[in-house]
Amino acid sequence: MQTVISQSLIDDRNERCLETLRLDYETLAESLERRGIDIENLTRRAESFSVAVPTWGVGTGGTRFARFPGEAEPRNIFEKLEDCAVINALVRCTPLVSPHFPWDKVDDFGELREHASSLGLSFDSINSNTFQDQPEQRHSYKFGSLSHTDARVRAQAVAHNIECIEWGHTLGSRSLTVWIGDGGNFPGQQHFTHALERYLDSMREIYAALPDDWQLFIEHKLYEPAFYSTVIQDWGTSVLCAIELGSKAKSLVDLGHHAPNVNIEMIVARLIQFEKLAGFHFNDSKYGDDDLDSGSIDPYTLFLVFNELVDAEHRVVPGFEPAYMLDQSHNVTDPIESLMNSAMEVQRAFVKAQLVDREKLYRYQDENDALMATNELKVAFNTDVSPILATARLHGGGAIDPIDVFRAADYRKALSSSRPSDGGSSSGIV
Ligand SMILES: [Mn+2]
Repeated sequence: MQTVISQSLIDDRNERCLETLRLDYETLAESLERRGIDIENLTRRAESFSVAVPTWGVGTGGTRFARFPGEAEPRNIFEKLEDCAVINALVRCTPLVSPHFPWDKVDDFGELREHASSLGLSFDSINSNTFQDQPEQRHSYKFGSLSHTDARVRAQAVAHNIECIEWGHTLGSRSLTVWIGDGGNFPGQQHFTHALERYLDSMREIYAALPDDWQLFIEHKLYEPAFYSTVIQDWGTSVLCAIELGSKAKSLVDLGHHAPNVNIEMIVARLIQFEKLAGFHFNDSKYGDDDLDSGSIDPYTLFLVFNELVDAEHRVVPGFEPAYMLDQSHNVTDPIESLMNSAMEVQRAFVKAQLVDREKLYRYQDENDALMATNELKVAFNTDVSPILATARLHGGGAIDPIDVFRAADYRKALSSSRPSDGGSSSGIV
C-alpha cells in the first residue's frame, strides 16, 4: 500500500510514546478487569470498527459568506484519495471513501477503483447531486430536482442518479445516498402532497435501477436551501418514503439534520426496530446543520447514539448493518486533522458504548430504577478509553498520536508546489 506518510516516520514517532501507552493500557486493563471487562476483547472491537471519509471533507469547507482556502488543497478525486490515504494510514479506521458526483467524476472509473486500491482504500456509498446546476446541464434545479413540477427536470435528475449507480457499480460500492434540496421558501409556493408524490415517482425509477445487492439511502434535512418547507424534511417523511419504496430503501441519519433538542438516539432506536436504519453521517451541531467536528460539541449524544447501536448488536437484530460516514465542513482547521480527530471520536463513542453492562441496565429498567440505569450509562461514558484506541491504531500499523505524526511529516508544505491553488472549491456541504 502506497501512502504519502512514510511508515518509518510513524514507527519513529510511536517509539517515543510506546512506554507511556503501555503503562496507561495496563492501568486501564486492571481497572476494567475489576469491572469484569476484558481489555483485549475491547481492543479487538476497536480494531474492527471503521467509519468512511467523504471525498468532499478533505477540501476546506466554507459558509455562504466566505471560504478561506487552505494550503495544498486537493484539486481532484485523485488528490482527495491521497489525503484520505494519509488519514487511514495514521488512524487505521477509515479504509472506505464516499464519493460525490459529479464532483468526483472521471473518464475511467475502473482506473479510479484501482488507484484507490493501491492506496489501501475502497469505495463506500455513492452520493448524487441534484442540488446545484452543472455547467453542461440542460435543465436547472433552481426550483427542485426529483420533485420538480416539470417532468423534464425530474427525468434529468433520475438519469443522474442512475448514472451514479452505474459508476458506483464499477467502483465496487453497494449503496446510493440521495439528498435533495427540493422545497419551498414561501407558504403556498408548493403543494406539499403533490411535491412528495412527484418525489416518490422519481425515486421508484431510481429504485428500479438498483442492482440486487444495493441499497438506497434516503437522507433528510429539516431546512436549507428551502427555508419554509423541505420535501424530505424529517425522519418521519424519510421512513414513510423508504417503506413506500421497498426493503432496499432505508433512512440515513445525519446528526445535524434535525430540529434542535430532538432525541436523535430515540429516532435511531425506532429505525433499528423496523429495519430501516441505513446508517449515519456523523458530525456535531450547536444551532443547526453546522457540520462541526464529530464529538466536539456534544460527545454525550454521540455516545447515546452508539449506546443504541451497540444494544442492537447485543440483541443480534436481523439485518442490522448500518453504514458509518463522517460528513463535516472544516472552515478553521486542517481537514485532514479534523477528519482524523473525528474518526477517533466516533470510534471512542463505539468503544465506550461496549462498556455498558446490558444485563444490568435491563434489570434497572425493569425495576424502574431510573438513577442506577442512567448511572450505568455514565460509568461507561466517563471511562477514558484512549489507551484502547491508541493500541488499536498501533496494532494496525497506525500512529499512537496521529496529529503529532501528521504535523511532523509537514505534509502540506511538501505538497505546496505540486498542488498550487486552482481558485476553485473542491468541497461541499451536504
Ligand atoms: Mn449529510
